[in-house]
Amino acid sequence: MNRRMSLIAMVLMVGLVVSVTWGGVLDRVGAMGDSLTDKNLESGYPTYQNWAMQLASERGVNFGPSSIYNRALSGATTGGMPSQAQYLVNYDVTLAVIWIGPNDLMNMYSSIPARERTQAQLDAILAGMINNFDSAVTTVAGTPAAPSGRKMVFLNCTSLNRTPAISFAIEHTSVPGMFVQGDWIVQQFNAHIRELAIEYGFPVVDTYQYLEDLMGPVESPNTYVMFGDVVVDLTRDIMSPPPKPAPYDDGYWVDGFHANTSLQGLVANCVIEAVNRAYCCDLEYLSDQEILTIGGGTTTPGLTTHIDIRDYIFVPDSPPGDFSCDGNVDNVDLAIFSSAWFSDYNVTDIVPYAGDGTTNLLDFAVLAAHWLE
Ligand SMILES: [Ca+2]
Ligand SMILES: [Ca+2]
Repeated sequence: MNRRMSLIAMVLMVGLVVSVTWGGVLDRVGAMGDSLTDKNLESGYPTYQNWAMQLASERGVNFGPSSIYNRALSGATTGGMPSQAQYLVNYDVTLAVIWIGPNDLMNMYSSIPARERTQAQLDAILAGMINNFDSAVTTVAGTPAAPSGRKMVFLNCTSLNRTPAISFAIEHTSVPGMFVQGDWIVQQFNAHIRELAIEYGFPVVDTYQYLEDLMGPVESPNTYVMFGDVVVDLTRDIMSPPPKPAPYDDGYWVDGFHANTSLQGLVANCVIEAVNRAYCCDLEYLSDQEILTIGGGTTTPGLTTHIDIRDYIFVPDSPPGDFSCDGNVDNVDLAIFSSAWFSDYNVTDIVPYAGDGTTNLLDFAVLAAHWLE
C-alpha cells in the first residue's frame, strides 16, 4: 500500500473527532491604518465599502459598536500607529489588523524636493516607519518572548507606483527617480514586516505583490480584471472618466489612487484567508458577485465566482493541510479531516478555491501531499 492509500485507509478508520480552534480571536477585532481602512469615507462614494466595512457588514466581524475598534484615519502615517494601537489595547481587542505606509511616502514626496533627497534621508524615513510599526505592534501584541495574547494580521504597504494616479505621475514627472526612491523604501519596509511576522508567528497579506500582479507588466498594464462577467476597470482617466458599457464597475475611485469596493473586497478576502489559516477561523470568502452587490455594481444572478487571492497570504509555519493551525500536518489534521469527510466544513474543503461544498478526495490530496511537513 502506498503512502496515499494508507492515508485513505486511516481516514476511513479514524473516528476520533478533534476540534482545535483559536477560540475568541475574532471576539473583538480592531483595525489600524489610513484612508484605505477609514470607516468614514463614504461621502461622495455612497456605495463604497472598504475591506473592514465589508467584513463587518457581510460576515458580522465585530469591529465594535459603529465599528469603533476601527481606528484607521484618512491621512494617517506610521507615526499615528502607536496611538491607534493604544486605543485598541484600551478596547481590549482580541485581534488587530494593521495596514499602513503610503502617506509616509506622500509626505516625503511633498516635503523634500526630489532632486535634493539624499540616501541618508531615505534611510531616516525608512527607520522611522519601522520604528513606528514596531512600536504599534509591541503595544498591541507585546514581544515575541512575552506576548500579550492579542493576535495580529499585517498587511504590507501596497505598490503605490502601480496605482493609476502614481503611474500617471511617473509618466509625466521630470524626476521619475523620486518614485524609484519611494518604491525602495516600501520594499525595505515590507521586508521588515515579513521578518517581524516570522518572529511573532503572525500572517502577512502581501498587498504589494497583489497590486503588482493585478496591474500586470509595467510596460503594458492590465486595463481591467473580470469579476465573473463584469469588467472591473483598472484605469482611471483622472481628468475625464470616459463612459463605460455595462456590465462594468470601477476598480478605483476617481482619484485613481484609492481602491474601490470591488478591489477592497479582494483585500477583505485576503484578511479572511489570513485569519482562517493562521488562527483557525472559518469565515467564508466573499464571492465576486457578493462584492459587486455591496458596491452597487451589476451582477449576474446565479453566477458565483471567486478570484483566487491565496498566493498573497504568508503564514509562518503553515503548510497546506494544517487544519489545526499548529504548524504540522499530522494525525491531528487527519482526525479533523476524517470527521469532516463529505461534509461542507469549509476549513477542510479547500479544493477547488473557495471549495466545492464537500470535503472529498480533492482536498485529501492536499493533506497527503504535505503529510508530516
Ligand atoms: Ca496540524
Ligand atoms: Ca472539496
